[in-house]
Amino acid sequence: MKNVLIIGSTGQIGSELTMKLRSIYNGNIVAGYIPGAEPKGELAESGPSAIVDITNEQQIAETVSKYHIDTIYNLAALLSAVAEAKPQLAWKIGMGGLFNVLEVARTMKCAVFTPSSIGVFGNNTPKDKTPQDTIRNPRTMYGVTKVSGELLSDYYNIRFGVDTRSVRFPGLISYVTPPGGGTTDYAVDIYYSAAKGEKFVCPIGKGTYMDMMYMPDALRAAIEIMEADPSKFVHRNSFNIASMSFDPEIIFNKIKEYEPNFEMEYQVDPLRQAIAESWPNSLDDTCAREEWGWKPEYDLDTMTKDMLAKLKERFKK
Ligand code: VAH
Repeated sequence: MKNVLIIGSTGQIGSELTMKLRSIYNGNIVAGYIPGAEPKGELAESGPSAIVDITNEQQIAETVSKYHIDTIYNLAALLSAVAEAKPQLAWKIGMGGLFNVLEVARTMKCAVFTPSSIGVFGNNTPKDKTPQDTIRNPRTMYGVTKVSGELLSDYYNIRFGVDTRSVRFPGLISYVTPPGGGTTDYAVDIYYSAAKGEKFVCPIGKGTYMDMMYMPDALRAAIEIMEADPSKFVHRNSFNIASMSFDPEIIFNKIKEYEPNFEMEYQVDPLRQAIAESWPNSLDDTCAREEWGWKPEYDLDTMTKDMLAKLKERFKK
């Protein structure tokens, strides 16, 4: 029996991951949330939920005890652009919260998944096919919390034997839950504009490449790494994973293959553009493939077909 607590279950990946976990495990799959961000609809009706503020260690411990949790997915974080507007809160949630989760995991014997990001890399990191082990020198608070999170999670594994695992997510693209204040959000918003027959105003400049991933692949990665045999691990926090890399022109032209009348113009947002330029163009994910069998299933074409079909169904007049 697998009992899982998802902290931050109503965010972009949290809500979809909770539903996916409930579809494959028959234990307690608990949707942790904070007041004001309650689970709704199927997420609320399909399983247990609990108020779990990641800055409150006691609340985490009580929920772990009540539901006999063996695995914690720690998805509470402020994404890159929002974190630049609220850096102190981003640290409090990203690092204060992670410390609470790791302390509960240490004392109550839970495994912990905390997502990292391509945001751990900065301008002096090799940009193309960024290696697994290389310079992590970000200049965003988001990146600082992710690098610090990787180091703290590895420390808890080495020092206390806590089973901590993590992947460096690229930009995640989904039709289910809108994104929440990230630099890669344009790659989601562009599909919404295309599906609605509207012109897209792109905040990221032509020629700005970033690694991206379709949400079904990201969910599978988050689950498969936690089910993997750790005896083969050389790394833990955190694995590069990759599936596709593109700039706004490439995704625009792919969408135009299916929506010939689609139009786009650029209105570059300096903050998100600067963050995007500091991130890699593409990642080398050889270690994840070798140590736990990671392999993406979607590419830009299959993702575009699925995104447009699902969103046009939702918006059809
Ligand atoms: C962001 N979508 O843009 C998130 C993610 C790699 C990007 O971390 O902040």
